[in-house]
Amino acid sequence: MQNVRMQTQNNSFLDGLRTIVGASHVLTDDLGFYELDWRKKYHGKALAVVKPANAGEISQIIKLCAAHRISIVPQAGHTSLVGGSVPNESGEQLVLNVARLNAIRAIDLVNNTMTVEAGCILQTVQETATAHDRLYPLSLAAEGSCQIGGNIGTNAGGVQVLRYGNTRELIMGIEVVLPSGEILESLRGLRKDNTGYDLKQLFIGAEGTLGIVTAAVLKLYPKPRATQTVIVGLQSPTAALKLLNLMRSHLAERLTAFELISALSLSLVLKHIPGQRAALADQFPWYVLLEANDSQSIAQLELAMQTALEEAFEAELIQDAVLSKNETEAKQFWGLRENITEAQTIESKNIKHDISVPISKIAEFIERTDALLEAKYPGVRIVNFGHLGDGNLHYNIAHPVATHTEASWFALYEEVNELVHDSVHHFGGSISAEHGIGQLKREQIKRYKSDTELKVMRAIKAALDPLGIMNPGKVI
Ligand code: 2HG
Ligand code: ZN
Repeated sequence: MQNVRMQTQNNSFLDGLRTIVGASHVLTDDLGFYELDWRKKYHGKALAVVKPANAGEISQIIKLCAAHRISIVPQAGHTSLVGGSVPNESGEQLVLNVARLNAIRAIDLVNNTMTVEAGCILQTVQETATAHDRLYPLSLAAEGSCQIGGNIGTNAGGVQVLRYGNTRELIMGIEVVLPSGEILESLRGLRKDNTGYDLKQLFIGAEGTLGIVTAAVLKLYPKPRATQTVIVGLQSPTAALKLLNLMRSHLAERLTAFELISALSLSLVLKHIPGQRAALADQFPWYVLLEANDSQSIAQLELAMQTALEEAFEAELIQDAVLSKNETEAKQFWGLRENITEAQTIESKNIKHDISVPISKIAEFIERTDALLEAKYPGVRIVNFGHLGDGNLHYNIAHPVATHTEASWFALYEEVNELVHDSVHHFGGSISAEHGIGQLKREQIKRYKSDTELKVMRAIKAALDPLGIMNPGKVI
């Protein structure tokens, strides 16, 4: 009897959805793609997937959901690394996919802004900016499929944060549908606006728990005239930190990326990703991929880069360096960095960490945490790489082959997590630098955030989403 009643209720809910968006945009079969997260760690079950066309439709959907007490899982490009955009296993949550909101609404070349909808693919936005002789600097490995709505929801970072900041720094306005169904529209693109609380910041990084972002005003930069990409070989994270300082003193804000790659990380890319080849002839314990750009000529940039590298050689900070000769070669260099995630997935499952500590503490963090892990799990394989210039490491850990299988290693997931995150905490760091909390770290943040921080977060959530229908089970 209970089941029959639920079925009838669900049918009337689905009929309501079809009336709002049209029957072809309500999916109830073959939902596998929408239910499985990118890492294939979380396999949920959705009641349905709805694909609205605009904020007005989303507003109506949310009101319908509130009336039926059905919760909503917002989904954009579906590349979350923390299970933020997949439903739970109840079969009762609605996935709201924003892919159809994919218009570029406006470009203002004097204000240097682009107004885009949440379903725009990041790469399309980058290319549109380029076509207008501008730069939208957000850049990350998933850029060919991730969407702006997800970038905003997770406050995505990536490989140019050093120069241009996280997504948060690139958003000048936002349109968001609240859990009440009201549309909060603030797309004015103002560079100065001190009229009280900066509401857009609440929704950036909220992972869809406070509302559904439907559009945003993005900040554009002048398109650089010259870019140089370099890979260097060096002995230690300490040397890499000294190199970062030296590079900054020569290049200042022209330094856009400073990525650390361990020998093991690089070897996995060379082993598993077809078409990749080493940039340097010799092998080193560590590598740095760095990039700089200039709005003036390449000659000026080359001169500054040469001088900096010579000084680094003389100070014995680096042992080898190769500069990209052209864009194709620069892309090859980036391939060595951006394929690490893919390569390590092929090699074996990893216990992943996306951590940050103050930049000055990175080398100490690596030394201490490596030693703790090695002492407890001899032969452990640490796939360590990341955005050194931002103090952000992807400190991913694969099982010691002599003593563990993938399965027995994953049985230790929480224990290994705790060891690493306690070490992060010891250095005053964060257990999620740029991937978000999602489901993966929801329980763990309770250990590292203060009671007051959690209380304020819960108060905000309760104020905006009293029914708890917006992406429940994520973040808090
Ligand atoms: C990257 O920097 C991404 O490549 C993914 O943030 C990191 O796989 C990871 O842990
Ligand atoms: Zn990253």
